[in-house]
Amino acid sequence: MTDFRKSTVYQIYPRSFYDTNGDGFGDLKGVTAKLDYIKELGVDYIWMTPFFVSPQYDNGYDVEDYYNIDPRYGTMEDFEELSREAQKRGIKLMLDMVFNHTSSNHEWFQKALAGDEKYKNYYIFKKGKEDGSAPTNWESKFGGSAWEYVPEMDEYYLHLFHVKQPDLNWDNPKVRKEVQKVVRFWMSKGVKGFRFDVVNLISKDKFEDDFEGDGRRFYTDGPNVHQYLKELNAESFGQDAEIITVGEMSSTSMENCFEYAGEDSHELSMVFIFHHLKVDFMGNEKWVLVPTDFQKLKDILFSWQIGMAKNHAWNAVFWCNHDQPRPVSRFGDEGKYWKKSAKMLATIIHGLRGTPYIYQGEEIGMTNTDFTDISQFRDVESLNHYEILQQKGLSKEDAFRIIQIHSRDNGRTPMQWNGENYGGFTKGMPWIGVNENYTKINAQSQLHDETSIFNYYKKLVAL
Ligand code: TEU
Ligand code: CA
Repeated sequence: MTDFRKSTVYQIYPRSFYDTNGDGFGDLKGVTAKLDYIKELGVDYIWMTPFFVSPQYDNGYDVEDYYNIDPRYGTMEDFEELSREAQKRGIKLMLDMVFNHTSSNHEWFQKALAGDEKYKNYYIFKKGKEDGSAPTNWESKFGGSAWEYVPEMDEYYLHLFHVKQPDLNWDNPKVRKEVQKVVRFWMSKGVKGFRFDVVNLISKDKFEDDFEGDGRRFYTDGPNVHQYLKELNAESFGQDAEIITVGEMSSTSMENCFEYAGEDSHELSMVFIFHHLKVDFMGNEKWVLVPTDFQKLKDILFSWQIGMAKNHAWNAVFWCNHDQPRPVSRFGDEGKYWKKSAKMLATIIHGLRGTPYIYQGEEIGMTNTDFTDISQFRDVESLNHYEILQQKGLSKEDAFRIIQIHSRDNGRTPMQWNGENYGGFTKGMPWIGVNENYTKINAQSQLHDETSIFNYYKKLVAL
């Protein structure tokens, strides 16, 4: 059995990793082509963000078909080749399961909209208030109301994220069976790891107005979440001792994580928590410019280390992912102390008790975007908040500055492989701009340099 406590995971955002067919979009063949590079780093798993059929409103986190590969990324044969080639190198695959919501293109939702009662109950449809307004005042994390009105049905449906990401109704046992079936399908394909997207939001509590916040307290760490996770474990991945799992826990509490990731809770192997990545927010408010509170950062890291250890629960430890700015820009110094601060930050994460995750490009010290215009940004959350900030009265310049600092696109610019055009990411036109510093910061220039950030990460992974 793999001891996930001694493993390291490398996270790949396939769309920005490596493009093998010149369409400017990374693909599964691109991951296969770079397996030797990943092996060189010495990691045990690669976690790939979703590449299932999706209209891409939220870059694949809006799943239309859980059982098939989106043509932009390739075919099921490409996936099976990747799986074989990874296995040859002793690398296991971790897939990203988005079960809090589907795409509105999913056939289940399409049937619900067509009036099929069975599938209506796969989602959360509610009548509006007496005055016709939304059932509650909850806000979507991407801005605006968390409810969308469907005139034909005279009802609203819930979407905690994009309007085209309707929330699934986990209180419906048929929904729970469907997601268990999806996990078993990918287990049959040899997958040995699963990441569950915002999985602590799946159990909604009371549908009431929130006069203290944005509604998250009514659906975060809800009443049945532990029961549903124990059931998912028992009905799928818990049947294979080799499989490791990690839950993305949005705005969760430490007490809940003692159970989510408790060594004998039979829920998940470990959790991602984000409290340490909000020390440059104002509370939960992300779209502000405030100084980074480094004392708070240290306090959070220490308290979670001590708390989780005392309660025999396991952390995933990480600085970044596809939703976060680049750590060397955010917490380090991308100028004078670029190399030193990147290594300092790596030492912190790899020195913590937990399973370390390395996000593509972090191992070579990639930095935030060098974008100078909003038209270069792609992330729906960033583009929505650019408008919202201006509606709140900020100037274009002030709104843009906030987007530059906090946008998820900071972690989504293409992997910088070498000093060639577009950093060697594509022979075509990349879907998002490559940072102009690719001539200075790229994998090829670091592989054989003993003092490089890459070789420092390699030593940490071996340790
Ligand atoms: O992220 C959850 C989530 O809320 C993050 O987007 C982040 O906390 C937010 O941007 C903070 O403002 C997961 C996926 O990682 C993310 O890419 C998806 O957009 C989201 O869920 C919906 O599936
Ligand atoms: Ca491609």
